[in-house]
Amino acid sequence: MKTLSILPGFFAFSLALSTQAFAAEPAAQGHAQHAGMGLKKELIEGITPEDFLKLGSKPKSVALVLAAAFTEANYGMNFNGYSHGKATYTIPAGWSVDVTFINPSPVPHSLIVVEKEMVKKMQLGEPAFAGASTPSPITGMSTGKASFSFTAGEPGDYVFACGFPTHAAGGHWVALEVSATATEPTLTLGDGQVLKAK
Ligand SMILES: [Cu+2]
Repeated sequence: MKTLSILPGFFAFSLALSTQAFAAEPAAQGHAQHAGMGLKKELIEGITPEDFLKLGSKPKSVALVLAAAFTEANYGMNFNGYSHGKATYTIPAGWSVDVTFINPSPVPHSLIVVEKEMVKKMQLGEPAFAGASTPSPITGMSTGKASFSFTAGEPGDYVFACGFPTHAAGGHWVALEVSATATEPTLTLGDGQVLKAK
């Protein structure tokens, strides 16, 4: 009967896990009602994975599009449909990065590059690279577009996160690896598909 004696412990553990998940998502409860509602869909219409990552007009530059609430995944707390780091941008160190942020939703979101360990914080700090943030990332922006540029400096593990309080902790982030060895920018999607910048 060893199995049976283990089971209650396992259930208690699962329960603790799910309670924790709910506790981390107070904002998400509101999003459950709002995801998909009041979306200005024309802001994201026609955007395909090819637009997520493109070579820029200058050498060693790349242009990215990151749209919040791109799908209803994670209550809209996603970029291009991905959350919890399930998409990874890899950018060679020293490249310049032009980012277009789009939020079709009336729920405020923002975009800021921070070091990966920051992602569990309720509130994120300063951007990891100069200029690597939409204006007022804590206040966020409802329904609109913003762009910013930065140079991918020191190699390391970073994230593109939403700076609106609690969102990053709730999974509103994708990964950014600034690589000392990569020779071209790529985007790895959750299913392992690797897109190259064209
Ligand atoms: Cu957000």
